[in-house]
Amino acid sequence: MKIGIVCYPTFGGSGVVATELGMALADNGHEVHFITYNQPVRLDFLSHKLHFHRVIIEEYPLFQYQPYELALSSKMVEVVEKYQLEVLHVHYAIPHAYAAFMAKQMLLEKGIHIKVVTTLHGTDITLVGSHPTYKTAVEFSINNSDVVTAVSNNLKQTTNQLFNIKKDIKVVYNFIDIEKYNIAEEQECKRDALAKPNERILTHISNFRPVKRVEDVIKIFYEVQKEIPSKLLMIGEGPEREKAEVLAKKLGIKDKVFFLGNSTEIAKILCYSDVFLLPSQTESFGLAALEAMAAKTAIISTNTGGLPEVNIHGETGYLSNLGDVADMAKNAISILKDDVTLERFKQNAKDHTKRFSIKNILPVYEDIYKSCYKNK
Ligand code: GMT
Repeated sequence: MKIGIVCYPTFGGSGVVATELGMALADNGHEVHFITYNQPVRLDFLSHKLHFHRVIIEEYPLFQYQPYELALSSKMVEVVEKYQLEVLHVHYAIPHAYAAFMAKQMLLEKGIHIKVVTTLHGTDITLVGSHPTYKTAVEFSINNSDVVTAVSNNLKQTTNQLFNIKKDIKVVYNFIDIEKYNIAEEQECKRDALAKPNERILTHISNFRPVKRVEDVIKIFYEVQKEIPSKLLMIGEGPEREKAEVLAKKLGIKDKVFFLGNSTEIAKILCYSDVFLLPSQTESFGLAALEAMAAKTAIISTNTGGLPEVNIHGETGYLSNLGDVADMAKNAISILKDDVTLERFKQNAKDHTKRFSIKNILPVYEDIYKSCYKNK
């Protein structure tokens, strides 16, 4: 098949999922065309099966806001026509589903029929999309996509609660290429560089936006390190990073907390990790937690959004109420306190990722694309 993928090319989960999906589809023989404003960060090679088309935004001083949707939909039309694409798979409703609808209409004028698959990722629904500023356009774009998928049951439910959705949303879980994490564990893991043999390593990865509650991460670690010799790795960049650094300093633990910035080598970093902290206000899925689990890391998270579908309470880690730092710290300590318990949680976490293996999820997306063909 010839598939166009539209996504945010950044470190955010939706861009990561879109990129990993595109690369896996290309590996499976499909021709994949990424259409976005930068080469996606995880797209580390291009080939005759894997193309990247940059959406170029002309800066014009008249505009306070440059019209990205116009440039994007024009690019979609150009690429679909030139490469005879059959499906456009857009990740994150805003503004991708809206731009895809426009592209579809423009192509129809030329006698070209393209199908649009929209995958909802979370903040496009929960935090941004349902705001009155965008709601009408988001609802319209969802209802006018040919197929709509959501990355968890919780996100499907939330979408149906917040919008008047007229079509059935299919749940297709996020996925992971487990092999990548096995290789990193076997070949690259140099744990000694970061911690002494008796120390545990806790990790947090995010875009450091307010929804991630990174100060809670520091507060949880503060309690943990009082009882368990440990280090905390903070990976990512974003607006709340400075607050977290200031808090670590204020609590006198800055020598135990390493802010490592953004990384494209997540599997290599996670192989050091014993416990992953994700105290988010909400997560439609929590891809970062799944990646940590694939690297054999237990999860301490909130019980919000789709997290209970990924992190199984008492098995792969623990779930706590939003903001209950004391409970999250207590749970982390109970996992880290002895080697046998820690190994059990870590192994459970690793085993649980099998149900999210790319081997299971890729055929689901392929069937969705095929169903579009049938209905042409
Ligand atoms: O979490 C973010 O702020 C980034 C955001 C995105 O769209 O890139 O992540 C969302 O999509 C991910 C991939 O499906 C999910 O794993 C994240 O849980 C979801 N984030 C939220 O719902 C806050």
